[in-house]
Amino acid sequence: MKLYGDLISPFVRMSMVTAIESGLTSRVQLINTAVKPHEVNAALEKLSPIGKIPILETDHGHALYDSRVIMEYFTHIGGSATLLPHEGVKRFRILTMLALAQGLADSLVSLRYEQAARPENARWPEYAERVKERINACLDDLENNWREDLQNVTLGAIATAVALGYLDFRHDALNWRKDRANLMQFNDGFIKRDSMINTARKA
Ligand SMILES: N[C@@H](CCC(=O)N[C@@H](CS)C(=O)NCC(=O)O)C(=O)O
Repeated sequence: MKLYGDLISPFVRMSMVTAIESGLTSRVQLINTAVKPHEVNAALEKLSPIGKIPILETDHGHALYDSRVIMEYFTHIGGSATLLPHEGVKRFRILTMLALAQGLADSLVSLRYEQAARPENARWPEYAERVKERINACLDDLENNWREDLQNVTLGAIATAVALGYLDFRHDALNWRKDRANLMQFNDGFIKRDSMINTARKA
């Protein structure tokens, strides 16, 4: 299978971490594909009209996207019953945590585009402030309401750990650790997993 993307992207990294946690490392080849929010990548758009990374090309030649679908697919073919439990209540709780962490990652990427890609004369400070509020609301929710769930290695925990990694990489100034002891403890443990180490940016 071919995973199109760049591990700098939190969505690509969470897909790759899921592949590793599903025991699929040797079956997934990362095809380094860079994207810019203001440029068309024609090769990518042949696979998905959305034109965002990640996209997975399966062994049967089907294009799967977005990251949530790819993560579910890896869990499905890897046969893990713990990354995404089958039982209804647990399953939808984990899917909600996944949506929360992916919503956080969406805001982090938006803020990055706002601060680094948008020309200075076209910036919109009120929008950036609103995105920061949303980021802090997601972090507070993860801190206060998901502590128990974060004890298990699930798709929700993977997405949370990757979002925190992206915060460290791109948004140090947001100081996410302040008053968030639970998330810090979770992060300190999770980043020691091989799946996180093997997908980390090389210094
Ligand atoms: N909902 C998508 C979001 C993916 C996404 O935002 N990818 C970014 C990179 S981190 C991208 O491809 N940006 C290019 C663009 O916005 O044109 C997913 O979960 O895969």
